[in-house]
Amino acid sequence: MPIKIFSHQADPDGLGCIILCKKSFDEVDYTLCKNVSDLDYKLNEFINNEEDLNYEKIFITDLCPSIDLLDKISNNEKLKNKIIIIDHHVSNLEKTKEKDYSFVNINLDKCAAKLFYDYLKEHWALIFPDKTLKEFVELTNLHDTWKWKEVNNLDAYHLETLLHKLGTIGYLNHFIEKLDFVSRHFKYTEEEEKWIREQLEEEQKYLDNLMNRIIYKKIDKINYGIVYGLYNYRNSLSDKLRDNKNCDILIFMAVDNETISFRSINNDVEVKSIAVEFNGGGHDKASSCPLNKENERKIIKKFLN
Ligand SMILES: [Mn+2]
Repeated sequence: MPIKIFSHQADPDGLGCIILCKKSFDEVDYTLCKNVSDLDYKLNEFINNEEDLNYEKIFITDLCPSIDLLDKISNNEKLKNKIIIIDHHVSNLEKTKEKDYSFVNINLDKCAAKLFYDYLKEHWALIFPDKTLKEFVELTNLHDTWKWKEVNNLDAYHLETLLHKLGTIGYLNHFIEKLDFVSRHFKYTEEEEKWIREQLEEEQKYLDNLMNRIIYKKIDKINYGIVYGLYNYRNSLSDKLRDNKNCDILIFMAVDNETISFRSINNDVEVKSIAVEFNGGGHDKASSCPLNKENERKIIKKFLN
């Protein structure tokens, strides 16, 4: 029987989980989800249509459904035994910690792809010691936990550059094929290096333009920078803003992904609570919420008035 996976589509971590799943099982169907509300909608449809009957196991990675849906799963013996949730977002740990869901695994130490890799190794014995895949997961972890900066690992950073260049489906297909060489070290090919250079050049131009469009606002000693831009640029813009004294928190409004991203830039300010205020969540230094009419109106009122 095939395997189903719902994963976060936004970054190398969520996509890395799908790649691992495809590498581990013969038949895998995946569904990409933008955010928690997108996951809730798609998972609910899936359950209501009894599509779960077609699958042996259902993984949900790098995301966690809302409490209502978790309760619905928890009250259904069959679903409860079939679904496994693997996530690492602190806001999801907080929302589930009062409950005792046996199918929810949230661990803050590693990215979802690394947690999923360890899970598959432990429970399914499917991923054998494969050097390339293991190193790919390690790079994904460095990227997703922002540790690549401390150790200055640009290979990890360039997973995201390649994602921007290839697009979501292109990234999935490319790495599913590339990671077939079991005993080699993970290394970018000349073609990949070329894609990275081209993408970086293009991003540089767009970022220079974005920098000029940021609107700054100081509220209670915290400097906010607000800008509308393409979702792919939320992280590279926050990198570029570091050491810019005008900005402690970046509020990045991405209409193309219907997401508002919050990034802590300077002064160690946390941004999770802002996202929670707007029905979102995430990590202390990087969080997000849906960009809908209501949130947009509130953000404009609070930060652009
Ligand atoms: Mn992640």
